[in-house]
Amino acid sequence: MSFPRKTHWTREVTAELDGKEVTVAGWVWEVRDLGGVKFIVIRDREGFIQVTAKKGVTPDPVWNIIPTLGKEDAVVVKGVVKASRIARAGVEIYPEELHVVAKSKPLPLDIWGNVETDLDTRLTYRSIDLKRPENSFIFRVESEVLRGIRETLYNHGFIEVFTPKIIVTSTEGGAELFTVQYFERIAYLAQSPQLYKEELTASLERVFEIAPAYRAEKHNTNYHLNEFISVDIEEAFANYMDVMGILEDVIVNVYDRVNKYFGGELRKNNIEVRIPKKPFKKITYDEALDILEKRGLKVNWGDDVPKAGMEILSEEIGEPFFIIHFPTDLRAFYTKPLDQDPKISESFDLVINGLEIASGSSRIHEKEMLIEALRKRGLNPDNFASHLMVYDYGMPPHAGWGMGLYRLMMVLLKRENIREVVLYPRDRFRIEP
Ligand code: AMO
Repeated sequence: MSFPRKTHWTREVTAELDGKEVTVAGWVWEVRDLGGVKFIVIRDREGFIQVTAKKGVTPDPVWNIIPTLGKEDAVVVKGVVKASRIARAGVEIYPEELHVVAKSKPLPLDIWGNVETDLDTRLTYRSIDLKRPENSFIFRVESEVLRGIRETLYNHGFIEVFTPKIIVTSTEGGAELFTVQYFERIAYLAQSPQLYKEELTASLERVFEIAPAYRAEKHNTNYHLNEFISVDIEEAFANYMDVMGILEDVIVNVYDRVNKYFGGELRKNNIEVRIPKKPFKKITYDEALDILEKRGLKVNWGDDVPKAGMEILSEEIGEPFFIIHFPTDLRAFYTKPLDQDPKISESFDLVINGLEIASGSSRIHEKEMLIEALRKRGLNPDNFASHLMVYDYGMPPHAGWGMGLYRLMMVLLKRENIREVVLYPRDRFRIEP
């Protein structure tokens, strides 16, 4: 099949191109037939463009094909740009060639916004569901968010790394691991790159990784999945305060970029992206418990702040904020206790709109102390031999955090269910498509 190649995204066809020849490609959104004039609205990833055919002007082969077009047929149109006061976008294309490169059957769900489809059905037909512009928009934004994250981290001297996802030791607690039959032995899917990223601070100093993490949690909530993208950093010669500063920069840059590139589209969908101000407010775990008690929610010292508590705190504070100094026993073994009060730790969570977006800490960098911390949690140091070895050879003080990309997308785009911001979500009941 021969057809001309796309020269412009629909969004790039503007009135300034008046009189120029372009080729666009996409899918038939709608056809309006007014007899002597026929309109085809074509959608591509970036938007829409109107193609206007006129009897006696448009070449016959093109004119004759238009009545056979169906919604979602894939087409390539070559034609001349015409600035127009009537067309919705102020511009239209007068077609010279129209190639139908694939026909479409009627869709199993409505992408035109006339009928709302429940999320479960949408996910079953996810690739079709993504033809709806409001849905594909999420993933255009996500890509820009990733660019913003990477840009900020590169500016801070971090380099991107990849660590294994098939592992043999647990990092965040044994109960949540998926097992993998790895030839003759049992291995696990990584819950987090935690130990590797810490080890890498002894050579590469500042590393980040953006990769899937796997958790065999049986949660069935709107903000947990069994596979999610974790944005992880680890920095040598730094503590929790330093890496909180980097997290603030990441968040502010992401909000700024999304506002800059997608502000118009967001406003159309009534989504306001308020760029948070640095430094973010920090409250201690103890202060958080006090606030919650005053608001009628009693959390016992040593327990995690429940989701309802995070929501109350967000109501009180409004902006993104950190909870710092969690009880040491509440955090993973690698978390560094405060020198002056070892019951509490140099740890933090970032909370936005009542949702935990990231968590991190200073880490223990002395071997004996780390072994002690493993033992205290009932873990066998022998199982961590290859990790502990690194601590014999100049392990620098270090700190880092892990941020859930999808949680960030939820709060950024004000979505209630994490599944909406994931292309092909994996939860306890769904591993297809
Ligand atoms: P934590 O377990 O808090 O910390 O995870 C870090 C962040 O990842 C996101 N997250 C999830 N997102 C979707 N579904 C899940 N099931 C899920 N679990 C976690 C959250 C969370 O804040 N190693 C540490 C990080 C560190 O200290 O560097 C860790 O994994 O947004």
